[in-house]
Amino acid sequence: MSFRTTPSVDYVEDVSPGSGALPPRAWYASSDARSLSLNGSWRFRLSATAGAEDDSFADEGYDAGNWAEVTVPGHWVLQGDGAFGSPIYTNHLYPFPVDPPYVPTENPTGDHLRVFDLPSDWPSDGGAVLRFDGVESCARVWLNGTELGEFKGSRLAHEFAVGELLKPGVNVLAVRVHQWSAGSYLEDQDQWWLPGIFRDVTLLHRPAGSVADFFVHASYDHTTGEGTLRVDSDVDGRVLVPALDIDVATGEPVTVAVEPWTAETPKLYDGVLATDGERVPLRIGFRTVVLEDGLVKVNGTAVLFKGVNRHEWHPERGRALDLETMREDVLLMKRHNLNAVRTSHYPPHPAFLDLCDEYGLWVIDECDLETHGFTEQDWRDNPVDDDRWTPALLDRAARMVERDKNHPSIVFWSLGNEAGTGRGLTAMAEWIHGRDPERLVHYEGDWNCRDTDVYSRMYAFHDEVEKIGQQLDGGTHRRRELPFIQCEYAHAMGNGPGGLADYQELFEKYDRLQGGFIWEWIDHGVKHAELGYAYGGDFGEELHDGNFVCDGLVFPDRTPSPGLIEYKKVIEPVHIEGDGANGIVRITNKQDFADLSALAFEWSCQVDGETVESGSLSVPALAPGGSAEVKLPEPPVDGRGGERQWTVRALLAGDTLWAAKDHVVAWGQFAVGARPLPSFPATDRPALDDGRITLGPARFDARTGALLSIGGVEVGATPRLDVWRAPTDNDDGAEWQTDTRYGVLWRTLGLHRMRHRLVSVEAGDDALTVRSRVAPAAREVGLDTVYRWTSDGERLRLSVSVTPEGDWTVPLPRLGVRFGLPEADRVEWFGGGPGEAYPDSKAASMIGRWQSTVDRLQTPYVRPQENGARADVRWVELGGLRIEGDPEFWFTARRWTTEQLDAARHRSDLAAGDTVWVNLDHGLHGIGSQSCGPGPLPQYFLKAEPVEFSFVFSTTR
Ligand code: IPT
Repeated sequence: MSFRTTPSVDYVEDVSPGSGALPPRAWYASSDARSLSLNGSWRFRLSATAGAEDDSFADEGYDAGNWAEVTVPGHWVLQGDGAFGSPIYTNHLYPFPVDPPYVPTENPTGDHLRVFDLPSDWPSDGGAVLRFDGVESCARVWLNGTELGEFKGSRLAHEFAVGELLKPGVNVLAVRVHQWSAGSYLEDQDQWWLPGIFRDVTLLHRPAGSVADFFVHASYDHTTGEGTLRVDSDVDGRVLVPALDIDVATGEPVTVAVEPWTAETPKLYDGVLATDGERVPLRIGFRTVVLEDGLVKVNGTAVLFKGVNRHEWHPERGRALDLETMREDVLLMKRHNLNAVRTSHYPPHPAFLDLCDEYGLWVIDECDLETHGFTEQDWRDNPVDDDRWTPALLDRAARMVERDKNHPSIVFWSLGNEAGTGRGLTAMAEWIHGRDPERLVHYEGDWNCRDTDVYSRMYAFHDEVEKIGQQLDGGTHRRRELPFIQCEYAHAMGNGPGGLADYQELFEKYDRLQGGFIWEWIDHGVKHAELGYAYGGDFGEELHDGNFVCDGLVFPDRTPSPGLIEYKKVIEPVHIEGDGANGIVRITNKQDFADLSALAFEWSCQVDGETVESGSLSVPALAPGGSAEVKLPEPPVDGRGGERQWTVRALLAGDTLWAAKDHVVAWGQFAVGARPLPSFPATDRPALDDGRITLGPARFDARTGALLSIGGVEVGATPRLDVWRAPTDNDDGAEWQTDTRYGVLWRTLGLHRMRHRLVSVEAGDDALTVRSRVAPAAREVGLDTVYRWTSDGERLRLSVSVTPEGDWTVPLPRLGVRFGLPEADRVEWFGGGPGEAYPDSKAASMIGRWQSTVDRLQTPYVRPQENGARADVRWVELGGLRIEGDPEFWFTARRWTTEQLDAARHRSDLAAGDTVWVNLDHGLHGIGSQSCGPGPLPQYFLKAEPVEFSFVFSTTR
């Protein structure tokens, strides 16, 4: 005899998409049909396993009075102060045994209960639908004690017909959510695992004769300037577009002159789909997407994608985003010149796509599919190549396409991410091509492009991208005919990415290269009381991938990181270059569709970084691709022989939806003449007195040659050669990288523990010379270093010459001097700013006069690492000193040592000490993006070779 002791939870491990839900359809907000949001506080009970509790909680009259509460939309692991478990971060490893479709018995299960009053004026005619916009990862639903069904597909909408079950007055909605299910095998995206009802829950009235599903087809013929509109609808009705005088029946095409929709000119026409039972607002954008001549063209023109991968993220609410946060993303993207977004790696909240239509962003809408963890077993048993899973894959494809098909911003449907190859993917592509031939299909995982309309790659190195641009990459016949995009490149983890400008140059040079999407938009740091922002491992996960989850262009709080500022500059829609000596500026419109009429131009002239004259520059409204030379006025004469330069800016001529008039979209700078270098005769002679050497304003320790003070300014630690930086994520590189990872080699060599051997201190006629050898323990390599101090009585010059000894097979992290000041706060400099820059990430560094404080010079990377350098510094003033460079130098100052920065795991590990540590660098090694891509290009290497550089010190007090 056998009997069952636990309720059946077989559906959890069933590969099918679920049962009971309505077929997918377009997502829209009706103008007149009623709806009721069921967001808010829900009763909540957490169980350790899927079958721990029976279904009686779904029964009417169940008393959940002693249950906890959670907010819906939300993830339970981010609520309850740890009482409901915690998030888990893995990149591609499944946090459970790979035993498809089974999941562990330990399967956190959240029972959610919502008792709601049906409003007394809720219409009694027609039906009603209950919509879930997102539940991770598997839900079973009951209304008033009756089971509606169960579903998987976390970031997709699921609807149930509930008209028959709704009651006047009190209704009880019960939802059981399992963290793990067969669906989890399809949702192995690189992000936190976050169970819960994390998007809206809504009850929708469906009046008799209301719209069910509809499909807006709005194309644009660039040869005639006409658009053709046809709205197919399950329920017949009329389509009205007042601005175009359109009033046609559904299913009827109509052709009229229109302004097309593009991401640069997102013209939307308001319309209405009216059926007997309902009016649905339409926002129609006319555009035609085709693959033609091996290029992705919209409205007849090839598009250059300047994109980013966007995960949905909020540091406190996880993937439960409100409209304002979504809008903030879009505004930030538009203000930083981005024109495209890949919704990595799942369809976003539908409201985000409305914003993309409205503000103008090209979208790759990606299906909620990733099976990356199967790579660990060479893709054996991969669900996308197993027919049993195909219905689930098709369900996901349909739920994406049907939900989102009416958005003009979407140009590509993406099958998913990192799921290998297989028959299931082909089935998805075939279905999508059939259902929506008016868009293209994207998928990166198949380099033969059997199912796709674009050759897409991730993290391809510059040299390979160039080969692809030149059509020298070979590949299948199909692939050779396709355009190329990088759906992910330039890994924005920590400091970086470096090498962006070099990629952009290639994208602009070769037609076949249609741009790319930076990985990724936002750091997924979780707000944490002690740590600031938590990353993988901070919740005690047994498997995790550390701070690989913090690799965005914006910090978790959406503050732009230097990477975003750099990207903005690199992808500016207008190119401004000049011949400063001859006062000529060349302006090029790099947009694909818009002319320059929305922009105003202004010039200014700086002497030693301070603007002395400015005015407006008249530039013709160049067509896309057009270019013109414009003459600048005569540069002002500067009697003191200062450094003169031009700055030309392109600004918004008027307010737009996304930024106000005068917002700067592009700029260029060019010198009128060369910078005069600081020089003076060495007239002073070192004088020895009582163990001290005096030279001009400076005092030294006669035995060690250490600088003690300059004028009244005490120097806490003398300037010494420094080659170490706290390795960035990109220096360290990903473990699986096959290229040399210099961050690792640096540490092996011992560059973080260099020793200084004092060779001699010589007081000569016109200089104090200190010789030393700087080298790591156990190695034969070293750097012979000579510090030569001279003075004219007022100023003090330090010339450093460095000669490498031995066989240096690695570049240096940095090369310069580090010294300590007991006091410094305010900083002013003339050089690159306002933000940090590194050799291969300094396009956005603008030469000027900048002010800051030591604290504000720091860039708050979630995992602390080298940061905050300012490029091309002519002079800097801080702590009572003025330091001039010959030549220009890199400047960094912080309240902790490089060693402390290197040891810190979180920002909270960094505490200000009583010294401000200043680095004056002659050189820095490039940054690259080896945390998931190429290291710095060779031209950004800091080679160990003989050099000499100088600084001139004086006091400001
Ligand atoms: C690539 C993934 O597609 C993306 O989700 C993310 O994990 C990114 O890498 C790294 O942050 S896969 C890559 C390891 C080849």
